[in-house]
Amino acid sequence: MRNFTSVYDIGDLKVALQKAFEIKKNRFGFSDLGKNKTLLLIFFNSSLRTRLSTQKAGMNLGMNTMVLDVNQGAWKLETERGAIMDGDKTEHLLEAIPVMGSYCDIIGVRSFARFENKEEDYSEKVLNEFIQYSGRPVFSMEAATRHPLQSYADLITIEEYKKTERPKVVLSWAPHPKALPQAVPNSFAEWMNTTDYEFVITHPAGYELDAQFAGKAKVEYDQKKAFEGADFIYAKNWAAFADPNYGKVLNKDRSWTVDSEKMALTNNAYFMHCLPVRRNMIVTDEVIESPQSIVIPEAANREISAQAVLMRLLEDNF
Ligand code: AN0
Ligand code: CP
Repeated sequence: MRNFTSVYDIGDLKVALQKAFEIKKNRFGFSDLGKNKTLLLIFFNSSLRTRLSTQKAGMNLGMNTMVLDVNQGAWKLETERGAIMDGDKTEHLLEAIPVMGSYCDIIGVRSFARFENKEEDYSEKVLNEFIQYSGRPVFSMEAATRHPLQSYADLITIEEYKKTERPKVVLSWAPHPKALPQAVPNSFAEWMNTTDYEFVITHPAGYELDAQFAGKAKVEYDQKKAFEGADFIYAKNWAAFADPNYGKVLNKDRSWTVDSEKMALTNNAYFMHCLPVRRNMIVTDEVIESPQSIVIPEAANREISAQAVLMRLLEDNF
C-alpha cells in the first residue's frame, strides 16, 4: 500500500479486521516499526479525534509526530495554479507540499470539500496534489469525498458488537444547522458495500449520495421503515450532493432526529456516530446516553484503524 485514501487501498477486509484485532490486543507490540520515522499530520480543517488518535497511533509505533494546522500559524496558501498572487495568499501549495515532504516520512492530510466547485471537490484535488508532489506515502484523515480511517474504525466497531453474521446496518441522514460534507456517509457506504451486511440508507428526498458511493445499498425514504429490524443505526448529516443544490442545506427537519421512539422500532440497535455530534439535532440526549450508544468505543477504535494503516505504510514503503 503506497497511499491510503479509500477502502480500495486496504485490500481484503477480513485481513484488515484480523490486523486490527491483533493490534487491539497488543498495541505496543510493534514499537520498533516506526523508530526514527517522522509522521507529519496536516490539517486544513478542525479535528479532535483524528488529530489525537493518529498521533497516539504513531506514538504506539515509536514514530515521531509533527502536526501542522495550516490555518493557524502557517502562511496562507494559494491552491489555484496560474493565480497571480497579489492578494492575501503568501505561499503556493505547489511549493509547500514538497517542502513538507522533505521533513517527514509519511504524511496524513485533512482537507474537506469546500463546496465551491463540485468537480474540484470530487476530483480530490488537494489530496492528489499531496500524493503527486510530496514524494511520501500519503493517507487521508478525511478528504473531500471520503473519511476512510473513520469507516475502518466503524467496521471494527460493528464487528465487535454484532450479534448476527449479517447485521442490518442503517445509515440515517439527520438534521444539522450547517452544510456538512458527504465524506463520512460516502465512505461509510463504500465500506459497508464491501461487506456482506444488509445495508440501507435513509434520507429525505434531495439528499441522494453520489451513486458511485451509494452503490448497491437500498435507499428507503421512510426513516421509520428503514429503522425496522435494524441492528445498527449510523446517524450523520450531510449537505445535498445533486445539482443544482450541491453543498446546500435543504431542510433542518427535526422529525429526522434520532430519538427513543424511533430506536424502539429497531432490533435493539446500537447507535453510532463518527462525532462531533450536535445533541438534539442529530440525536437526543436520551439515545446518545443510552446503553445502546457505542459512540465512545467507536471513537476509541480510531486509534486502532490509524495504527493498522500506519503499520501497512511503514511495512510496505520502508
Ligand atoms: C465533519 C464532517 O461532517 O465531515 C467531520 C466529521 C468527522 N463534521 C463537522 O464539520 C461538524
Ligand atoms: N470523527 C472525526 O474524524 O472526528 P474529528 O473531526 O474530531 O477528527
